[in-house]
Amino acid sequence: MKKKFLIVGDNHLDSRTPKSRLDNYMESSLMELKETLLIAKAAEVDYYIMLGDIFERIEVGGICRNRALEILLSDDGEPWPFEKYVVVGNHDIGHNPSNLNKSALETLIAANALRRVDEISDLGIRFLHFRPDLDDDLRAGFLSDIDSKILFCHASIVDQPSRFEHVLFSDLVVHENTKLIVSGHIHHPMESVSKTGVKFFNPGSLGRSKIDETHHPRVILLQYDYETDDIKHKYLMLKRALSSDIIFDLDKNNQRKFENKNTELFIEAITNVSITDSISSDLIQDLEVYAEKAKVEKEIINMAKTAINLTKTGGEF
Ligand SMILES: [Mn+2]
Repeated sequence: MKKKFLIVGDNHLDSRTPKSRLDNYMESSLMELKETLLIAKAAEVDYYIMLGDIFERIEVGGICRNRALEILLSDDGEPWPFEKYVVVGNHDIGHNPSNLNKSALETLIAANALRRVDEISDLGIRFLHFRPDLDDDLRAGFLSDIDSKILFCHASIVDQPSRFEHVLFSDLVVHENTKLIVSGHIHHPMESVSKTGVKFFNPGSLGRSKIDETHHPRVILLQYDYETDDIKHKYLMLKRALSSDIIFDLDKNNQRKFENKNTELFIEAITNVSITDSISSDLIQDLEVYAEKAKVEKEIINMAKTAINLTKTGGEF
């Protein structure tokens, strides 16, 4: 038996357009959602899996919620020819599982547009929905007791260490039956294979609010062979997703990056200068020595001196 899955990462649908975006975020995001379903239909998948954070917030407003519902329910009146499952994400429920019953996501579930279950036992699938202690449990070896072949999660699993809170894929202890882990939550695409052959994927987010020229929305088409545990996969780029130069003001962002770089260089230049050999007790005198060594312009030194004097005199020139 072989089963085909179309796997979709964090959508973050919202009626509000993030500050970083120049387009109509809701229209773009709904267009992308529709495309993922059309891909699933054309690829004749058995299961359509959403990895969580369908919505940016618990309640995104009626228009966004109802449009998402309409798109997920049918292809212009004709039911989608595959089953659709969802992993609950932290944004869907404001980080609190008890909020599910008042969320926009619950509307999709209640209307049978999406199914939210903990497992599909005959397919060896487990869904690990977001909960505040999930990452801790993963680190503590919680997966070693879960004997499912496939785990769909919304957790901070990463392929390499990052400065944000994370669970390193190579540190996970999993049950010997487990062959595949696919997670949403972290927004950049990742792919890895463990020493024991367990595969890990994150397709990356569909939703884009952070300016990133390199991130183009994609989905994973995956086939699982239940006789051999062989996994075949392919990334499919969304053709309807608008390019980054249309949705973001890249010129403005590059200008900001350039300005930040100049500030960094300036700070580096002045902090790399050693003045320990010439410290006096006079602040103005030290500043002049320090600034001269750092080749700071006269005009800037004078401004700094004025500011120091202003402070010393309590605000009066
Ligand atoms: Mn997310």
